[in-house]
Amino acid sequence: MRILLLSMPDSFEHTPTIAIRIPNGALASLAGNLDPHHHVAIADLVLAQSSVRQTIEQLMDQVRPDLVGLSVMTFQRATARRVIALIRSLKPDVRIVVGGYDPSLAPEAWTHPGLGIDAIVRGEGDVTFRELVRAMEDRRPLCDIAGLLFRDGSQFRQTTHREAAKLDGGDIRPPNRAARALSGYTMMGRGIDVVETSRGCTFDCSFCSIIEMRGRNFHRFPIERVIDDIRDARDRGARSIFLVDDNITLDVERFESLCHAIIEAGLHRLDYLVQGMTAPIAARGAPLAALMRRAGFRYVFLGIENVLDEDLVFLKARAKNSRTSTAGRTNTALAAVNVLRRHGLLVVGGLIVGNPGDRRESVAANLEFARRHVDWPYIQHPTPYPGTPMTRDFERRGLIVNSQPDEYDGTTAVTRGEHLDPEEVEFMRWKAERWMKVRHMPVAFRHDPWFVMRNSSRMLAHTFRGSTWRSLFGLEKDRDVFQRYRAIRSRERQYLDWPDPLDFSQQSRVDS
Ligand code: B12
Ligand code: SF4
Repeated sequence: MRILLLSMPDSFEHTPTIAIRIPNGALASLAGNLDPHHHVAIADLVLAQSSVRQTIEQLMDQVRPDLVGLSVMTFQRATARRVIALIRSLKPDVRIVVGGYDPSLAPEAWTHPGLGIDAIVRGEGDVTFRELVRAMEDRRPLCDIAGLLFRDGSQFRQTTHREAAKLDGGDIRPPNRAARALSGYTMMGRGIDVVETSRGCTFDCSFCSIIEMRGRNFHRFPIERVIDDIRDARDRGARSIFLVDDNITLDVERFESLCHAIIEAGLHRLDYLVQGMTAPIAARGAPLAALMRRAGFRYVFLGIENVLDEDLVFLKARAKNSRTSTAGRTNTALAAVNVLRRHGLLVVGGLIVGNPGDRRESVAANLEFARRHVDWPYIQHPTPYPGTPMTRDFERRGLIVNSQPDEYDGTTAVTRGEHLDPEEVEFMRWKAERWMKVRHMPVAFRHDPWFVMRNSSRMLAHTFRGSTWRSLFGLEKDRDVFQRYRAIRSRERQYLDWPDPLDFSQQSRVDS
């Protein structure tokens, strides 16, 4: 069969495409797990943000797919509907399959007959998609394939649940990067790729989709496979590698073995980015930080979530961000940040502000922590992604004030608290974060001088969009700039000039 796999063009405030265009790991993994006789092309539409329609038209013309698969996050739902409608208009008989976090956790959003989806793959997709394509090719019924919802006449039928794959037995084959039809994956001008070393997590933070997506489990790829995978990415031009594991620091001894293996394989000259919990990093301290630095780690995304204990309890993120000693329980965020930064690593600070009990002072305390202790802020608001415990809690308490999923991008405040309006929290974050980002420019310049020289004005224009000369000289209120910024961001969400087949925009805004 001829297969085209797409990820959506919608990007996130803290990873602007001028500087950061990371491949979607799912697409290459799905391509690598199909039987080799299929013709597969994969395309991350984030690489073609300003020409989404033309790019899809070209890909449809070149690939002539029998099947198109789309990987979708919740905030990309509306774009995905437009993409599907455009694809159908170009090839009415093409089969459409959707997968990823949103179709897995909110399948009801994908079964409307007006969308014309043929199948929804739930959870891990590699094996399910392989079996689905085999069955479609052989014209066999789909009901025996676990992990699926499929269209049967005017109805959708659900098959049995598929357990998460064990990763040590070779069931999940390596990704197929050669299937990429577009190029230009870069971070600050350097080629970037993603590599998985494990999947899953055994924590249960209330805001995270992972537990509902795959259950509480943790599986590891053999380290030799990971090293081969990094080598493959390097040989295809990557100079930075993002380890996209859900929680690599869950098994910190193995993470240390991986660092050693990277050094032994001579792959430590690449730059690595990784996401981790603060508690194990703080506990392992200097030896781990020094080892990470030797292995080439540059940016560490820390899931700090919040520096206040009551907020951590609400987010169910206390265990991964604290340690107990004779003096009681202490937050490990600062210890982790300090040890990493002392060893020359850069901290991306993941924080969540605007929780239901937050007052102005609690938001300000977190923003101040970010200002003083992190290199790049990655501050978000609590967002009710489908299937998370936090979403159920917010729904029960009637705290969701905006039910437009395309605004669930993490930096739009869509829930209200007991003391603060969502817009006020968003304003506080927006106002503080812009200057934190500017402060990172000299560090970025030292590492990638040409890129920063050529692009700094565009990067600043992105960070400060909404500003004018008048506002720079203090002749306009910050609130006015903020409103302009929000209007710009709202326009930016229209990535594709094609009608949404299910236009919900008129009916879905809920007043608080
Ligand atoms: C790495 C990562 C990132 C990276 C890289 C993103 C990228 N380009 O891939 C960065 C840091 C940039 C990022 C950013 C964001 N992310 Co993110 N990210 C992750 C993370 C940690 C791992 C995703 C991954 O690559 N996994 C490895 C691949 C192989 O697995 P997978 O994506 O699950 O794909 C499998 C299945 O889902 C399925 N599948 C997926 N697509 C398809 C398509 C088809 C056709 C089929 C059949 C199957 C299928 O099969 C795949 C293989 O088994 C997850 C999960 C987590 N623990 O937090 C969050 C997660 C996916 N991110 C999330 C979000 C919300 C975001 C942001 C909006 C904000 C944020 N929280 O940071 C931005 C937006 C990104 C953008 N487009 O601009 C949410 C999504 C929730 C939702 N319901 O939409 C998650 C689940 C985290 C959470 N909050 O719970 N993210
Ligand atoms: S530790 Fe990370 S991956 Fe695990 S549940 Fe919490 S946020 Fe999700």
